[in-house]
Amino acid sequence: MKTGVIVTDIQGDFTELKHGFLAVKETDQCFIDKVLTATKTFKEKGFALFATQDWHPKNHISFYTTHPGKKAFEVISRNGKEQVLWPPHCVQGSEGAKILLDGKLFDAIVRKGTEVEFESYSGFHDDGGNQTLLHHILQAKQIERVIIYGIATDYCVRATALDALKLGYQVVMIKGLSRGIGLETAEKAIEELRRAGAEILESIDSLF
Ligand code: VGL
Ligand code: ZN
Repeated sequence: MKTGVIVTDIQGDFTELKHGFLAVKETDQCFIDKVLTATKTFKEKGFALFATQDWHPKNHISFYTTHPGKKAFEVISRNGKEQVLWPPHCVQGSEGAKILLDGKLFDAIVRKGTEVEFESYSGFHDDGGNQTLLHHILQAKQIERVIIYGIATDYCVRATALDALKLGYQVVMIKGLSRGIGLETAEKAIEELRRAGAEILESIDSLF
């Protein structure tokens, strides 16, 4: 069975390393090095590699600054869905939006959250139902299993992995190469993924 790797949102704004606007805990140089080493290993072994990239317009719906009177991390209800209001992050073309791994490692980089009106944690589609090219590319390469890791366990990794399962892919999530915004929400996300049928691994060592 052909396997692809999806590295989610390893971008400056999500890391302590780059003093990002939405820095996630334990995302120092050591974490980035671990992600880089694992990703290079997959590359050397001939896996198809993909990255997702959060890529928001500066007045994106998910930014608290877009909603007068609201504060960062407040949760509002929008079209019957909860929306966390984030500090502005990963603004298109900004330093913090850059992927911290060499772009040449990847067969494709999939941008998400590009529409002002729609949140998009998943690498496959946004909340408005607009699809990215990820599923098409995976299908074109006849990939049936995906290995997923990155930031954030409780948002992008979770949503991308759940959508991959829904689309019929086998999913392996690497816990030790992922970091969550909240401790509790990250634990919950991992249990949810396990229940939905994903295999959860601490590291990539047992894969080889
Ligand atoms: C993400 C919060 C806001 C993620 C993106 O990729 O996990 N989280 N935007
Ligand atoms: Zn975002």
